[in-house]
Amino acid sequence: MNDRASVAATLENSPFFMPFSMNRQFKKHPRLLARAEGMYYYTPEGRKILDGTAGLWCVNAGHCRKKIVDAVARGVATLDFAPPFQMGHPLAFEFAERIAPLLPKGITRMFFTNSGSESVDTALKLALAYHRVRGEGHRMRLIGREKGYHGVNFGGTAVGGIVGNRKIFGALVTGVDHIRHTHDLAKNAFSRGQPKHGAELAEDLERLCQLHDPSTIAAMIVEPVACSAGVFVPPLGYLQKLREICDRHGILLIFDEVINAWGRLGKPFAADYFGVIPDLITTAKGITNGTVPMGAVFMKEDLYQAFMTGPENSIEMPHGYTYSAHPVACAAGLGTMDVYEEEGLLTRVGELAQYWEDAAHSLRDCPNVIDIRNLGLIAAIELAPRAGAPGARGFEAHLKAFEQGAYIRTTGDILAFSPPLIIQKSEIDQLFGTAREVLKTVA
Ligand code: PXG
Ligand code: PLP
Repeated sequence: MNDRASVAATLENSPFFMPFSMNRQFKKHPRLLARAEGMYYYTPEGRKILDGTAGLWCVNAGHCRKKIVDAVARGVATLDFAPPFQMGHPLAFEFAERIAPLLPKGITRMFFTNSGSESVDTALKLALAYHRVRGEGHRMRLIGREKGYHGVNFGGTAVGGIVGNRKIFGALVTGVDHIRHTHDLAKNAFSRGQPKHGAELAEDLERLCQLHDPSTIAAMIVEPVACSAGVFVPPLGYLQKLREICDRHGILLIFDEVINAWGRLGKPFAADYFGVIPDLITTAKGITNGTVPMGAVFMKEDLYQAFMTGPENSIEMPHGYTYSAHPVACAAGLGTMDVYEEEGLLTRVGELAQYWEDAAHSLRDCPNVIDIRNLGLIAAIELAPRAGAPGARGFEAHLKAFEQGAYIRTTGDILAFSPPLIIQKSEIDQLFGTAREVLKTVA
């Protein structure tokens, strides 16, 4: 046993309170990852695990890419930290210039954060402040959607729509409401790509406008493809309708692209894929290939300009983090953009998506499968829950897949697949082949 394997044997009383984990189950039966390269993780014992989840939807260029590792090493040795308030460093400006040409049309400015959760709370605060500086401070309400995931800070938890993530945290933020989710197995099960039914569900936003009066609503936030809660692909025409309703009522539309951005759908951003341009975009994860924590909020020019109207000797936006535009994160981001560009990763999924879709849907005949859905390089297989034990079948599938050499994420009884964008067709076969073997055994 090497050192790391012996660590695994002694976790039961570890002081580490693991995030979003079954701490007691894990500490009894640890699943540790010690090393990674390309498409694979390696366990402390040296087992090779195909990464079917790009880490946690973030390692889009694959693991330990030399260019990114070198950029981080050089970056940290050159400038370990620089204060971000009233001071700056060249990499922050360079990184912003590097990203700007990739942004959807009309989106021109960006604010840096350290995570998706911080990006969401930053975007919500920007939306409220934008209306306020324009004299529309009565727009105080924030609208989310059922089953939405917008991170774990207070704003994101409040606009989020996953009940289990909300219920033990009190009243959260006031003035928040939610439109209905779009998950409809009766009409859309086994849809390939965007489901045909459900565009009209966007009208639920109009209903909330009538309930609260649109003049009280600041912003609506949605994930174009909702990933965390179980992969819900927007019905055809749905996002267009949301855009129309927001336009009609002066409501800002925020796309939460923490997962959707950076090539996952075959375009740099989901906004490009769907042809719907929001007012703000939140992101994180793939912005640095997951190597160093970083997030960003992108916004239209007029949002930025609305803040640039007061006296020049005042701080335009009293918001920011100690680590906003951290120099090592910017270095990682620049290295990441190099790899994305050199390998065409922001558009590669366009060539793979059909193969991916066919491979995912080939599991339709497996036991207990009640739906398969997909878009870009994302897929989900929904299993029927065991009677009286929701989530048990899904979790067992996750454990068995790990034993059989594939890392597959599950939420409840939904298996989610989102590998690095460098995946080869043979590895797609391997991933779904393992899933097929696993599904045979989780009765
Ligand atoms: N918005 C969206 C749409 C996300 O997917 C966040 C915000 C929060 O980002 P941070 O960096 O604060 O975690 C996310 C993150 C899962 C899973 O299992 C997904 C996320 C995070 C953890 C687990 O699907 N998405
Ligand atoms: N709490 C205290 C006491 C602080 O001093 C700071 C930052 O200076 C924060 C919270 C916020 O930390 P961060 O900027 O890393 O989000």
